[in-house]
Amino acid sequence: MGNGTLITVAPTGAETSKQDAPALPVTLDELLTTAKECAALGAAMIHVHIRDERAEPTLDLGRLRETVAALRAETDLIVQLSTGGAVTDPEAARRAVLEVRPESASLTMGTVNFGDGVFLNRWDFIVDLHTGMQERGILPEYEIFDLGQLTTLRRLLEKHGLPAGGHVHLDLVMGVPGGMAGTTETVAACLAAMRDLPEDTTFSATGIGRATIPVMLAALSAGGHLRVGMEDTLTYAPHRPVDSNMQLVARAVGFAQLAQRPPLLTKAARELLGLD
Ligand code: KMH
Ligand code: ZN
Repeated sequence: MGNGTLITVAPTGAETSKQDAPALPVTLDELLTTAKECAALGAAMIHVHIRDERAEPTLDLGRLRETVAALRAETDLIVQLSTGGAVTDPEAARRAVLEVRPESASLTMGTVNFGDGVFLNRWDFIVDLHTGMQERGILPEYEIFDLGQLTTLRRLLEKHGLPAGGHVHLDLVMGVPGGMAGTTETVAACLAAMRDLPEDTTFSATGIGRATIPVMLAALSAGGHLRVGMEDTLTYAPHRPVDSNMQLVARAVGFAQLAQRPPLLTKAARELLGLD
């Protein structure tokens, strides 16, 4: 495992329409093709949002079950389901995602303005998701959209204990309009706040839009891991739309190799995260 980089691909998200980004994987077939190609490039984990037959975001449990089963059958990726969903999803539907029993699920540490919407994450709901994941042996990835959410994470762990498996892994989601900026300075501020978390805590970082590259470089320099994908980034370079999730994963792999922190294979990634 050594000094490697966990690369997570977030291929779809809940915000972008297929019309606006034709390369966005929205069917199960498209998701599986993307997953296999990203795994071959060096991704070890996939953060999954799914779409319905009209390519709209959905938390339909039947579709989620089918998706997790297919990803497990056809890839060795660590499958992480989103409990964040879309800003319009009610808490009950987001909580029900745990019934699918994915290996991992996201868990956002607080409410944040999200563009024109509000991504609502009440304390009681956070606790409910955290304890629900403890009971089911699901690895949470704590999503941090703002600095104070690291304080909320510390409070959560102090009051309700470590996640199943004992390892704390979080993702800094930087550059959301309404959340923290995606800069070296904010990464450094988060590193300082993370000193209050368990010593072996690991983190990934995600820069939205034009924050992608600064956040990736800052995270690699600080021993962090990377999440990339069309959930977060739709422009590859000025005036150049992203062609595919593979293009973003390939770039992350390249940066990780330049940093002499090559991508972790899934077995090493599972060891890092305290998964079986
Ligand atoms: N789509 C955002 C409102 C998560 O997946 O847990 C929430 C989100 C976070 O993407
Ligand atoms: Zn997400």
